[in-house]
Amino acid sequence: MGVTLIYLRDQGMLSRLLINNELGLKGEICCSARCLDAWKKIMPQPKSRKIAVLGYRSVGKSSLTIQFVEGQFVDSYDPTIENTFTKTITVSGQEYHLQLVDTAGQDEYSIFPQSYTIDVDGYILLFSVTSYKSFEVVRVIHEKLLDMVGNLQVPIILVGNKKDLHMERVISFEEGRALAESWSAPFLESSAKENQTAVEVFRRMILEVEKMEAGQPPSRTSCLIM
Ligand SMILES: Nc1nc2c(ncn2[C@@H]2O[C@H](COP(=O)(O)OP(=O)(O)OP(=O)(O)O)[C@@H](O)[C@H]2O)c(=O)[nH]1
Ligand SMILES: [Mg+2]
Repeated sequence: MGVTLIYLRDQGMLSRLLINNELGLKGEICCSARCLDAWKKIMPQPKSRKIAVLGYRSVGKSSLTIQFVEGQFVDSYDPTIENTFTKTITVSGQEYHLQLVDTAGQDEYSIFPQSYTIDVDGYILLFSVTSYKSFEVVRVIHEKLLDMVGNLQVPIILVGNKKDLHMERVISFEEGRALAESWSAPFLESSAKENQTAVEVFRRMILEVEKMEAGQPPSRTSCLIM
């Protein structure tokens, strides 16, 4: 009750008190479900999401991720073993704490690492619009992924990267879209040189995860035990 009164006077103060409480400074505040609900309406809890970026070698998995996280384009090519990045982003008023797994390039013969399926909320399957091979490999990766997760409902988006390389393009937008449609997944094109397209890819991925979760019984609770 006291918290509700504080909120009415000062929304910022309410948030601080609740955050303190969440950190373990237990007090009398925010013990009631009513109070917590009121706070959630004002300030939705941040959500944690783990996103994996998969694709053939050199398609731009690292470049696109770094463009999104750091806002810069990496011109050099340094093959990845595996990297994890973190980034906080707000989409439609909701804050997300993202963990981004930038995976090693795979080919059609690679064994799909089981670790790529653990706790991953969504997959960005990337190919380069300048490479037939990467387009073929992304199909194989998709098959392996479905074999591995055993669940057709896994949120996936297909992305054709390097769209800035107009002269070198060999995969049309329509071909990309048709493949994505056959998976019932969204299709986007990106350039790791353009921040806006990189942001759009990850934003879209988050929205797909949300959509999928909204269609299922809630599997995780956003409720805080205080
Ligand atoms: N022009 C252009 N070049 C890109 C783009 N994305 C990546 N590159 C270049 O392509 C090369 C490979 O990019 P990476 O991001 O390292 O590719 P990767 O998929 O992470 O490669 P692996 O880690 O080996 O699997 C680098 O030289 C990048 O600068 C893009 O959108 N446009
Ligand atoms: Mg890489």
